[in-house]
Amino acid sequence: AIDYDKVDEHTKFLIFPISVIGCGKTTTSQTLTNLFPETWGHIQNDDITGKDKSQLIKKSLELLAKQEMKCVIVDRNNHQFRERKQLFEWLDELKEDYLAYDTNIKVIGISFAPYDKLSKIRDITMQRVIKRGNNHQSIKLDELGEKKVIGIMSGFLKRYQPLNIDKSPDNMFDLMIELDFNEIDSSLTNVKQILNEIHRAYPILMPEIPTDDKIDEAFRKSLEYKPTVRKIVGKGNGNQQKTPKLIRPVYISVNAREHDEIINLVRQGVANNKDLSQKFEGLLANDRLQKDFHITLGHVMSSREKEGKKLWKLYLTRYHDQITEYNNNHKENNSGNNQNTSVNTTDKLKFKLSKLCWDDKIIAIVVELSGNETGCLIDVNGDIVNGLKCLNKVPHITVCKIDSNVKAVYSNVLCEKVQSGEAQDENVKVLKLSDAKEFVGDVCLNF
Ligand code: DGI
Repeated sequence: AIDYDKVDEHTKFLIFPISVIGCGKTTTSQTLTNLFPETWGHIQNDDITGKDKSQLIKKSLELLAKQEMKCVIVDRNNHQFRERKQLFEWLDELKEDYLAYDTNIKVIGISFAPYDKLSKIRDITMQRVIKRGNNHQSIKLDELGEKKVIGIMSGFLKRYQPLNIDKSPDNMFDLMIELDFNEIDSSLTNVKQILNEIHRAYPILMPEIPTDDKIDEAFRKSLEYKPTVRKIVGKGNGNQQKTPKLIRPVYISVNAREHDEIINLVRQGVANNKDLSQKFEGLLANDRLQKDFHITLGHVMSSREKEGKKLWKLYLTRYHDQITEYNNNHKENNSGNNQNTSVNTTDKLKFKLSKLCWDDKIIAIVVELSGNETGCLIDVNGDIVNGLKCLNKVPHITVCKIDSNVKAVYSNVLCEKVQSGEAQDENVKVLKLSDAKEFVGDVCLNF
């Protein structure tokens, strides 16, 4: 079982602010990432210009998935409960697309705008934003005019739902940092409080607090920041395309390297049965055998069941880089999934042939996978890949579809019947194959 409360060196952190415009979220976030440039990241909602709003969390998780990354600040105002709830829902839904399913994530909240200081916040943030001028992705003073900018900011203040730690979604944070709001260099004071509280709660994330000099320097640098993205508020961004959906493999297989040798062993296996022997040669002569002999490790359909789902996600995580690369190479024409291409990975699997199962629809071979209880795949170093197992109850190779209308999944039915001893059926022939030879296959992603 996974202990989600445990915090150790593998734990990763996300920070969700609760704020209104101009309270210093970006300045504070930049200061923090200036202090920990390798291990802390920052994704700004203002840099996300497409229609898909969940890009905010997708980009954050993508960054957090990097090995060295420990903490990512998800920079958005989240001034309403609905927005905070949405972040937790997105996280729940998308986490496993980017990180291993057992990665423990802690969510830290930072409340920037105390409710009892709201009128002071109004005065100061309006002054600041006017002074900021055009240095923002969407709120550009020259274009919108002072009145409009004040209108946008007032809207946020009017709709603001401050932190309510006793109820959902605000009770879902693992740690909440409640900042005060002061006139002078409030972001510098904020950073110092954040550093102290994180150090106290999660020393593993921050074993030491940086010196005041370092903090001052990081703060000064962040005040000089100018955004590079331009965002048009209101109607969405016509020039920006919706991010295409990620194409994932339909099934993951092990493709046997030795096709002919497998044919030879089947031929030997049926040698004593004149009828089968003749039929087999006939099928072979008519080019009716499968072009590639593969063992299916997992199919997207098997990922619908609970146990299968976890394992399928583990596979997707393991081959995240290859899947991303495939998507990058197929950016232009990924409207449908009609490519039917397969991509080799560097993982391998060793197996032996066990039984030939033959009925009037299909010929399949039950195979025995090498490995142990932790897994069956072998990586480039020859080590067993932890946790990856075959999702099919009975691993097998489909050799031939005698009935050309039969679906490959029927092999599962036949092999499971044979393996459980239920195949008393006249029509099902089961023949022991020579298991002297160990075969090797390459793990392939089939899109
Ligand atoms: O909209 P936010 O991300 O919450 O706010 P921001 O970090 O963009 O800050 C708004 C403006 O205020 C920006 O021009 C930087 C400035 N600012 C932020 N924190 C401080 C600050 N200016 C001073 N003098 N002192 C601060 O602590």
